Amino acid sequence: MNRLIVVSNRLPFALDSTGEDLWTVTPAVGGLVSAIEPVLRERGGTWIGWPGVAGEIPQEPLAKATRNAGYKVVPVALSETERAEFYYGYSNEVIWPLFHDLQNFCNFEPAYWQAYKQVNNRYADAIGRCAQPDDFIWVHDYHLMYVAQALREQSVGRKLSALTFFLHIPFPPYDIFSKLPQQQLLLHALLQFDLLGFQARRDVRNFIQCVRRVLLDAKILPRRDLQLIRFEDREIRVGYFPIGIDFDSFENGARSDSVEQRAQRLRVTFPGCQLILGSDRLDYSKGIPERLRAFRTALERHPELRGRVVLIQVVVPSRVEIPRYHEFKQRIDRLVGDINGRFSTSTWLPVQYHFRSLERDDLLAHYRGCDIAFVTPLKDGMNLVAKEYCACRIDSDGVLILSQFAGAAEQLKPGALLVNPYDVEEMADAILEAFRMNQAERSTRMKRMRRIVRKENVFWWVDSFLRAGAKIASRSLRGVGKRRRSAALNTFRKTGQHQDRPLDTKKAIV
Ligand code: GDG
Repeated sequence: MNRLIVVSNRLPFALDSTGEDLWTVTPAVGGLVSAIEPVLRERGGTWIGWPGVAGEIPQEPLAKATRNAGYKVVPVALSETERAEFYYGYSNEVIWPLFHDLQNFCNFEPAYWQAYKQVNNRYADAIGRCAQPDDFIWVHDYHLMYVAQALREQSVGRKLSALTFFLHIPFPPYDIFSKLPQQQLLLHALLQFDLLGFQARRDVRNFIQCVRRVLLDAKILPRRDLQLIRFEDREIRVGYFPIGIDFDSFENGARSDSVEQRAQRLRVTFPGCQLILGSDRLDYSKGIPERLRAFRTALERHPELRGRVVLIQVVVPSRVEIPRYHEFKQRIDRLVGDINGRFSTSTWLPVQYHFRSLERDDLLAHYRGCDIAFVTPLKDGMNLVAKEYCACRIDSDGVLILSQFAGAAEQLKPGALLVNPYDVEEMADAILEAFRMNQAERSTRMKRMRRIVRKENVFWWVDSFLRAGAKIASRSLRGVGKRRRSAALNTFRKTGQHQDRPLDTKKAIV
């Protein structure tokens, strides 16, 4: 069976120095890690990424942290300057805003592109050092779009049978993408992969449109499942693979006594009120100010909501080193102050605002205990919060108000109330509709969404991607021995669901 090499900006844990020779290991949480780690653990392989410390990587703590992982961990070192220009710079001041259609937020500083290429080259070197021709390489996300180009320039890159990529964020339409000074170079680099996976149909459409407009030599051959692009004597497959969540782990978590008690406590804190939940990383793409304005408009336009609804807005600190994120937080603080100042009474505070990350059980209790989830990103690759909310509604109750620009809208539209996050009046009316929705309709809608989220879960996502990649690898091996071809087709094995994690889920000192 071929080896799987996963490459992502971060490793599935972070090392942090707490004093001389004392290091803590904090496991990363989230969909990507919980989906991919079981696969690597089951069949072995390698994870390449940055361990979260700038400068030299401490070898001994790293070895201790990963000795029971069941797969090999290859760290990539980044200096402070590279971190600033590659991660905060090109990745998060150019690609992130542009790909979320927010071109005014971009800082097209030319030095950032050089740093991006340099760091992508470093990741390619790490792959080159450990990859063999039959290995299945799976690169993740917008930080590493140049890796295949860098690898193809090395001799090992030309021999690899499956060089694949998944983009977790949206791909923008041509009118927006064309603002990027490196538009041609970046598309050319992406076409050095053999398989390109996107979250949603709209992203595939946008990507194909950009290739058609920017790379005139590329031939696009529409197909029913994976699109085919012929470019420079190679064939590239392009498809959408909507990422899912570990449904069972959310559902079982929501059933636990601890979550039930916390949800109950939450409910009794706000008697007679419907609870509306917003929970996001601090990010301008998540539409938090627009959501707060919509809530304010709802209170202005629909007096029946006053004293009867509470918006619980959780904002998880993120990328606070970037000045724009800091200004953005101040905007949120002001809006919360304005709403509470205008509408609160001696017994009712309309917005409960938390600027911190909730513990997992608390988050699940909020999903379980809130009547309405208000998920309104301006644009989002997928949005896992929407799916996690559905998975935790074990009573098949609750209303999801969802932005039409979240990738999740393509799957959840049969049950969600879809809104345009730029239209605060429409969102305000959706709050009223959700508030008034009868039990039967809430339940029918929630059941529809739960069916989809349960079926198209994170393991289904990994399997579909690896299966598509394995087919490509086997095609590229036509003419070589039968054994190598069937090994490629076996690259995926149904991943199933594994709860025991090799890296302890708690912080550890090594
Ligand atoms: C990127 C793409 C795509 C939220 N509040 C708390 C908390 N969370 C967790 C949720 C969820 C995660 O954060 C957020 O995931 P999203 O999908 O919403 O957003 P991004 O971080 O922007 O992720 C996105 C995703 O990649 C996967 O491909 O869906 O479109 O932008 O898992 O549970 N976690 C804790 N406390 C909180 O208060 N512990």
